[in-house]
Amino acid sequence: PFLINVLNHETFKTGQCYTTFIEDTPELFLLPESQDRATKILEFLGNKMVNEQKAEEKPFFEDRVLPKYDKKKEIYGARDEFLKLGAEGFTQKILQDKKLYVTDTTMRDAQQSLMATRMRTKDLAGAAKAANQYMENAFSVEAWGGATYDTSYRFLKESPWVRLALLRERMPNTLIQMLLRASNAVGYKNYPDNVVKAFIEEASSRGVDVFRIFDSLNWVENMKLPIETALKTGKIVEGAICYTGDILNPNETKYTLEYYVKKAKELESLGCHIFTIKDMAGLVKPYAAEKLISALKSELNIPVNLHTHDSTGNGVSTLLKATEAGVDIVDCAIGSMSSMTSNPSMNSLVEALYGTDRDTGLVPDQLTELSQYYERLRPVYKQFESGMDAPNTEIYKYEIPGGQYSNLLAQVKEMGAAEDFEEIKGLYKDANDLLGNIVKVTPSSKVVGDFAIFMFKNGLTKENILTEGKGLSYPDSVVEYFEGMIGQPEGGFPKELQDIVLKGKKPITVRPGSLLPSEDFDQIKKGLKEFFYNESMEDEKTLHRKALSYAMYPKVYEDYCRHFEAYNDVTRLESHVYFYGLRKGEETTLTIGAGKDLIIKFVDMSEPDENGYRLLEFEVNGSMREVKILDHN
Ligand code: 3PY
Ligand code: ZN
Repeated sequence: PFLINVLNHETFKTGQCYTTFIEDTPELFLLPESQDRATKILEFLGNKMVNEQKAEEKPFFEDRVLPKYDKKKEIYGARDEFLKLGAEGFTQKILQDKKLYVTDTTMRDAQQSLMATRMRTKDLAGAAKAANQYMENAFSVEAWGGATYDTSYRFLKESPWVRLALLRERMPNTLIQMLLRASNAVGYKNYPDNVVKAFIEEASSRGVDVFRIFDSLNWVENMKLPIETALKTGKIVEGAICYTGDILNPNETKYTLEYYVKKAKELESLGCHIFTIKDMAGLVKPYAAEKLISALKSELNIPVNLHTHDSTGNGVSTLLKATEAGVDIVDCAIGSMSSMTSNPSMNSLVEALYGTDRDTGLVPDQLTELSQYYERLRPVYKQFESGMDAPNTEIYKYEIPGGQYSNLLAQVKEMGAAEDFEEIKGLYKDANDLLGNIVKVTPSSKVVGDFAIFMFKNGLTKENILTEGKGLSYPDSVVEYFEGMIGQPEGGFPKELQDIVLKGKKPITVRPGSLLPSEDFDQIKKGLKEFFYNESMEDEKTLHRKALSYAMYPKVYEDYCRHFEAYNDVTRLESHVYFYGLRKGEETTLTIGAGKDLIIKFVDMSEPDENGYRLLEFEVNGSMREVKILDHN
């Protein structure tokens, strides 16, 4: 409710932003006076405890135990090899090597798919030094991009750029990989070309070594600019094509083996160093993997990577068949963070290949050490999990990506329609058919999900939509899809439905980025300095990163800035304290600087006074401290 969009503020838009603008604009005065850090943290905790009332239901959590590793051991990892041989040299070496290379997805896709991308930097960084050592024989660690950028700011109140810097520092021998949604960068819509370019360049210079680039409709046209930009950084570029349908289905006419081979060759010809099959819903069945990988291996001169999920329970089998067929790299997650909506288990795969000619070179006991670290942490994030307790082969029918399955269920529950979930899953399939049988991955999967729910709410079916659906106003995502604003689907748009949805508006057929006006970064920087000034903005590079975040997520980024002004840095709190606050009598240690610890104990809170304020009593390093918090309940 407090949000004001700075750059859209009428006065700011007129360009007459004079220095008394802040004084003259009372809605900006929503922040407390500058206070010392301890008070800010106490207010953050107090607000959590008073207004979110999470502490009352807080379970007991075990303390974090950092994974052990040999601090003296010299590591020579994939990144060292890459720095020596360059992107092409190293990826061509992978082609020659016998061992199966793995990408560890735990820090990005696994936590995104299992726990709605809520894992905090503190917990990821806790594993990083050990991962750097134990992934010495791996290809890469996927740790950035996808949904992590948005969720860092939105839910965790932390900067994804700081996360990248910390991981970079702690994993000096490991290739850090990110997932880039082509022209959607790390967002949900196409951004102007200058935003996509600037983002890739900055990500590269801040530590990303491998860019995996996909388009949500497999529209290669939309992937060219990001691929070209990423290639210019000198880093490793993976072109990815999303897997849909089933190549073994005799009735499949669109997403056939030939379709994938053709797309793969297009990406190879654009200069990609690696080709990836990105199977976000876990649809590649084991024998389909064998056929697909065999064909790709015989057609391509670059390494082939397989990315899949384990929602159907066939994940490890699929990776093994792909391995037999000669796949070069596969994605998997550390045991305790694997399976179900996540990627297949690395621990299982490594054991399965132990002693064979495709042995990964990874050491089972070391993976167990990492697995135990995450296992102890996972209960803290339980509240964000999807509740999928067993593999589900229905996924083959509905083609719902792992991450979306839980979101859709949550959305349906929120609508009070939990008992209609079966029907809605059926509508998801019908919606996909009506949209033209499209690839379903962020953001095209959202179009299908929104459309299915819209059909449910309006009593629409595949049979009646062309008559009953006339005159209705469709969800934004569906309108944008038919406008061509996320790109062109394979086989084109179904014309009749497109006309109904667009109501006479003309769709585009070119790349959206070629029409979007360039973002004015100078204007954004000026606005940020004006309204959210802090010293870090004196550094041009830091300011540039902030401007990039604002360009992609203006509202989310403003909220984050406000949160930072109100509470300062909350990233050093233990995760269970960040999410739940403290129980009465509970104590936590917060390190706020080199050798500077605050021991914070929550003592008690009063009933609200006549104005609704509660007084909260804490002990900080033994001294009593009180904060007053408005109870919004
Ligand atoms: C993302 O875009 O975040 C994905 O993980 C797609 O699978
Ligand atoms: Zn995935």
